[in-house]
Amino acid sequence: AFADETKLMDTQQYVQANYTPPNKEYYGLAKGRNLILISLESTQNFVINSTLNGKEISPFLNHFLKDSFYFPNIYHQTGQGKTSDAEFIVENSLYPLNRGAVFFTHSGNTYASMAKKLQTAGYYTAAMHANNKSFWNRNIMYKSIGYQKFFSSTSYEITPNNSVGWGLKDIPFFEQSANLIRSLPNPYYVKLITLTNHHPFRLNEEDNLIDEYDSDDPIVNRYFTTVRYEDEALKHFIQKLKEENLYKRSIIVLYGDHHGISENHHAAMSHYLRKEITPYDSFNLHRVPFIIHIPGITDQGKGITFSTVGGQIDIRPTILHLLGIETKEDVQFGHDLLSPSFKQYVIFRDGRFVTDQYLWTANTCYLRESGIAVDVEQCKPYIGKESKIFMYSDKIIYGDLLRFNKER
Ligand code: GP9
Ligand code: MN
Repeated sequence: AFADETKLMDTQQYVQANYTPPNKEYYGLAKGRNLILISLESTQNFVINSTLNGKEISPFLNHFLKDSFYFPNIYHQTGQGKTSDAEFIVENSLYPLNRGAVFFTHSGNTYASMAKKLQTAGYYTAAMHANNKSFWNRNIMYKSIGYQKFFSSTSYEITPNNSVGWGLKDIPFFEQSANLIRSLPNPYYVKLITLTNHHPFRLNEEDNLIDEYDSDDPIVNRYFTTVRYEDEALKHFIQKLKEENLYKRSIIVLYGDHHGISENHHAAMSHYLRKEITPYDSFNLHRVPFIIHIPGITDQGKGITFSTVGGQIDIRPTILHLLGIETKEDVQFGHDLLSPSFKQYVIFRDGRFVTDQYLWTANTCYLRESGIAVDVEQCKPYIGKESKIFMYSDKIIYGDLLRFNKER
């Protein structure tokens, strides 16, 4: 155990040396508010402010962005654990494993999650997802993460009529969730996970708000329609929050969990984007929307779009700082995206990385903004630097090191 404690201290030293202090302008901006966090199934950033046959794919979000802090350059960092990996990253600001789903492999660990921190700060914590509670081992892992209540499929009224594909459709899901949220003690942190925009992207005819795309790839063709439906569900939800008086005292945060269109569908994507998909484009398709909406502060057109290059790993510190909760002592690998000293450097297991200037993939060094390939030398200072960071993060998980954390 002594050796393990030393390992934790090593990691703490590394993490603290890289600590990024919050921005005074934003720190505590949403202090004491209810946190409503929404995981958007398979939602990629390319649909934002884009059209299909002249129609917006995400008209509600496009409008909502103008009333929010919006980050268009956030990359998902999930692996085989998909949605659950995204949940893991967002809660812990640790990297998921390069194989398997940490929700299955390390569900018994001690974690210093965002949920636990908020609970310590007096929040009631809950998760809402209309799927079987044991999917992704959530019923076990959620206890370690520290949600006080998990509203799974048994908390929802699910009928053949209000379901499609994987289960309860997003509109009734949000509708019923708002009613459940009403009963939560204040302040609360609630996480909601959408489902309708899930592969293979099936919808009932009456929920089709936009025509399918017409390539010879039905997955890509349908993807636009389920994204459009999810967008409509979000519009209803915000409306419902307003009606139920749950809106004003909240901070609403949305993130895409991972890509929905894999590399196997690049032919159709190339058709849609009207360009050849190079390794550079393929990498950039891993961007997911990250949106922070603070009623009374970012609304009425007072939103800001931040071009900051970051990852899902940065979501935890960014949210906590907005809530006025310190993370200085935390063992976390992400940084507050709003901090003036934020370093733009996002890493991936296969050695790819992206910085404000460069994007490294397929042994090619691209200029991030233009996609022009430059001399490999320019990327050299960063190449291979990621392995040490993953090693520190993995050690925490494999050694269950946070059980030694005095902070708890
Ligand atoms: C299932 C939902 C989808 O509960 O989270 O999971 P995914 O296949 O995207 O990981
Ligand atoms: Mn998912």
